[in-house]
Amino acid sequence: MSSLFPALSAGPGAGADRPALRFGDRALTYGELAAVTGSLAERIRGAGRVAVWATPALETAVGVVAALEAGVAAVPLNPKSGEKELAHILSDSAPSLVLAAPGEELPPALAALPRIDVDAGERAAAADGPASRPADEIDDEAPAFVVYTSGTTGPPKGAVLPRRAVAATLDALEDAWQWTGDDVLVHGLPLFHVHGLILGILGPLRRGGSVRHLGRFSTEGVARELNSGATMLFGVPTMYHRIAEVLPAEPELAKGLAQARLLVSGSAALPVHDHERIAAATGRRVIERYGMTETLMLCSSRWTPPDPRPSVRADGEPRAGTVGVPLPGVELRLVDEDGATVEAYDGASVGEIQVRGPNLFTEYLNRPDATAAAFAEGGWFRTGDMAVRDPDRYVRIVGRKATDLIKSGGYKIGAGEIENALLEHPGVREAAVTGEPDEDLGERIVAWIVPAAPDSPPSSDELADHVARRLAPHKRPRIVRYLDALPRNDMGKIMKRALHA
Ligand code: MCA
Ligand code: AMP
Repeated sequence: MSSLFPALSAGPGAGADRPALRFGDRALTYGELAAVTGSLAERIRGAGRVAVWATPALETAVGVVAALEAGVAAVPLNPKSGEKELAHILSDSAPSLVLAAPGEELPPALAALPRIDVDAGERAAAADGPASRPADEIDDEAPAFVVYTSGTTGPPKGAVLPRRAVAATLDALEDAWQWTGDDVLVHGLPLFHVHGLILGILGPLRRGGSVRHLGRFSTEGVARELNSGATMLFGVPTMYHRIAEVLPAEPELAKGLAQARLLVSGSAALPVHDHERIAAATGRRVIERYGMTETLMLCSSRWTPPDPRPSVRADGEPRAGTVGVPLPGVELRLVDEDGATVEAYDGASVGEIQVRGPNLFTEYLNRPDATAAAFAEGGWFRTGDMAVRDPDRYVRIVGRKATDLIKSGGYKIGAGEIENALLEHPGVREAAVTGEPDEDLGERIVAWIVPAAPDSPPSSDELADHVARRLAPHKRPRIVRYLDALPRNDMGKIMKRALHA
């Protein structure tokens, strides 16, 4: 395949001084990015898989682009990963080296790996340095990424994403959103997941446009960038919720959102209330798109220029409560509990979303069992999401098959991995984990604990710290409830639904 980033291989002169990346006051043009990624790509070519210590910094973007230009698969690591999670990811993905920003302190688990400090060069890099070599010789099916994603039980699985899937999904979004090289994206998403990294960094670079990363999400940062040239905003619903909350008091934010070309929400359902509050305060409707680590992007509303006449509904307008229509190239079907395909577009007949298309992953690394279980006959990937379809093809997600998957702040979290971590605490005899509705996070993690010593149970802070240290801070329980015993059925299985009764 040709390079994933045509603008990088265009060579000196051809738009080399256009802005590519900006993180705070550090920025790279296309010429500079080509120079720094070109020399790093030379150093890591043939390295197998490389881990990337994915801080929200310029070096992460440079490291990942260099890996892609070298045809080497990148394994983005959450820099807040706890010991147990990090050890699992490293032993499972077996990277040959780790890329990190200079001066960044790495945990002991990474000490055994050769480290390359990523030189982001900044403005000092020679704009007419070696252009990044187009990756003509690299197979479309070669892995671009291994991204770790939680299942209901056990440790996270590494979804192997081929280069073809990255290209297919970004090009489908180009079509749906009329995304061009003139767009300037702003976001503050983490860079170790598909949303922030593949859509939020690689998306603009594939179009030859630019991205301004906030380092950390803030409504002030969003307002500042949208009022100074940014045209698009990406975020998870928690971020849009926080925007909706402060809009009445932040006129600059309302002004920025009102003039943005595109506001996009994804990773979890955007509550209708937040959607409506933003629309009322800014006159802009947030576009929802739906995807998964394993499938990249599946559905979105299509962007059309806003129609100044309020009575005229533009074709494909974003509609609260739906995730739009399947993207170009994505085949989508609904399958009911009996395994029959749901043919109706009636807004009522529910089925599991199953998908096919060039945007799909190839496998879970080292997990042929899980890979086989994830696909139905005919190569249809089972998403586990339940949906209905409206008469005009809009997909409406109504639930999830597995109750043991929690979406909190846009992060997917498996109840099983948290239960296992809690059970490793000496003060815990039994543990069950559930998600319950949360205005800000969508769902919050609740731990139900039977303490080993009922008179001196571990405190909720202690248990939260324990999970944060073992797994990751976003996986920590926000609430701990203590019980004498967990409700179980005759087979001894924990009845989680009874916990919330
Ligand atoms: C608090 N903290 C702790 C503890 N308590 N650290 C260690 N131990 C503790 N006990 C720290 C946290 O690390 C964090 O540090 C700070 O306190 C606040 O934590 P928290 O409350 O968890 O964060 P938040 O501010 O509420 O985060 C909200 C958020 C975040 C910014 C919306 O949830 C987020 O970035 N979500 C994005 C998820 C995402 O990108 N998902 C994409 C995957 P510090 O302040 O230093 O950070 S889904 C995907 O990719 C698919 C394909 C798709 O469709 O998009
Ligand atoms: P992840 O595995 O972290 O990539 O999360 C993928 C899951 O996030 C999907 O299976 C959905 O359950 C959920 N998701 C992503 N986008 C949306 C959306 N716009 N609306 C509802 N759920 C979503």
